[in-house]
Order: sequence, then structure tokens, then C-alpha cells
Amino acid sequence: MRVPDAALDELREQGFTLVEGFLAPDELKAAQQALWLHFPKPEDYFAEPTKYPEYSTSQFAGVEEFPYRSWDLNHLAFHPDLVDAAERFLVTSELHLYKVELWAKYADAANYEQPLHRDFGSHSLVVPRVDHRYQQLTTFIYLSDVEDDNGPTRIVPYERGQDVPFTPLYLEFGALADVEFSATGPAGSLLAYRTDILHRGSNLVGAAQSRFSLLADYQARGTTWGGKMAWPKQAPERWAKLMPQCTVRERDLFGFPRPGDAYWNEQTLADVAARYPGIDMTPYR
Ligand SMILES: O=C(O)CCC(=O)C(=O)O
Repeated sequence: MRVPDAALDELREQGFTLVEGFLAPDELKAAQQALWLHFPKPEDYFAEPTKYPEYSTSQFAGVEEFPYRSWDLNHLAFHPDLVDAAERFLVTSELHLYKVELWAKYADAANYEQPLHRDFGSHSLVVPRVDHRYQQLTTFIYLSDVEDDNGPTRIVPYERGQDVPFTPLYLEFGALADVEFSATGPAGSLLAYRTDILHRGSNLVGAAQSRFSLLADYQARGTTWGGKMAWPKQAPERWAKLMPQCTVRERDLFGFPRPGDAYWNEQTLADVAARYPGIDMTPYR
């Protein structure tokens, strides 16, 4: 669904917004099915948690980096309504999709509690500008219901946290707990917040609770001091499958050379075509 203007106003004013029903029911269902190509189903996990010790090594052990084994997950990162919202919020169509993660959390596998922090600490080499230029947009697409028991992100509205200095990056546990908003919402919701907003992960407290979400973050193209991952380092065989499926615009979001870029010549056209069997190179000729 198109992110309403009112939601983007909230993002500008309070620093975050939660849009229920962002994914259409069929998109949500397909993405949920594809999760099991990467993670154990909750009923399997909780039947025998000791079979999956890898999820207990850290609270981030359930993070898988992009790309994934299914288009049904991959395309969520550049869902047209997400790209549209990022363009409207960042006030540019020159976008850079700079981080995508798929995150599974299982109750008791790890303690998912975090201290309040702002994401610029791991998404930028510098600090946010208080005039709100040079923004970064962080998003979570909920692939399972997120309720109080299964670890909603807790967020401090901008005006309650704006006087807290940018450094140190982490606040003491318990700080500002009385003004936190719990970002609960049904599967298919979109949570978006800015990287100058104090927030934290919270623990899954109910028995056999789990949480699954896809995180996709945007900034203006050319923000060389911002980012979180280097796309070329990710699973080459998955890119080989994904690249031919993408449109020119979708590739552009990852920083792929554009049609007309001086990079393209007869040699690169031929060798990129060989690297990504099935890709249509016509637009790049
Ligand atoms: O998982 C969440 O709810 C928030 C995670 C987070 O803020 C982080 O890892 O930086």
C-alpha cells in the first residue's frame, strides 16, 4: 500500500511511523513461506531448541544478509511502495539502498534487550544534522505479528530524545523507559524510523514467541560516509539469480552502473552478461 502522507509527516515530526497493512495479503503470505528457506519454523525450533544452537550465540545470530533464496523476500527490499516512500521522505529519486537484513528472533535463544541507541552509530561515519538534512531511513517490514511479548522495537519520540547528545552512542539500560513507544503491529506492517532516533530492541518474553522481519534502509545516492554493507561481498550465486530478475531501476538502488555510464563498453557489456546469465543488457548498450 502507498505510505500515506500523514505517516511521512509523523516520520518528519516524531521520527518514526508504523503503517499497518503495508504488504498486501498475498505478498505477506509468499514472504512468510520463503522465510523457511532460511530459518526453522517456530514449531520446529521450539520442539527442540537444542538442535539450533547457532541462534544462541548472540542476539544478532538470526540476522541473514541480502540477497535471499526467493524473489518473494528479495523484492520486499525494493517494494515499489517502499521506494516511493523513501523518495518522498528523502526528497530525491537518487536513492541508495544501503542495508537489507532478514532477522529471526526466537524466545530464550538469546537476550534481545538493547540499550537505547541511534542507528547512525553503525550506519554513518559522522553524525546526523539537526536541521534534518542528509537523512537516512531505516525500515522494518514485519513478517510476523509483533506484540508486547515478542520483542517490539521501543522508540523514543524525537521531541523527548532530541536533547540527548549524539555521543555516547549507547544510553544506560532503563534510560527514558517512561517515554518509549512500543512498535507493535500485525504482520505486514511497516515500521520506519530515522537514524537520529533513540530506540532499542527488546526481549521476547512470552513462551515460544518468535519475531521475523525484513529490514531495508535507504539514503540519498552518493552519501559516501553512510552505509552498512558492501553488496559485492554478499553471496555471488544469489546475485547471479537476482540480477537478471531486477529492473534497471532496482539495480540502480544497489549502485549498479546506469545506462549511459562511462563504465559500459563492449567488453563490460559482454562480461557482465556472462556473469549474470539471462540479464537483458539492452538498456546498457
Ligand atoms: O530489533 C529491533 O527491534 C531493533 C534492533 C536495533 O535497534 C538494532 O539492532 O540496532
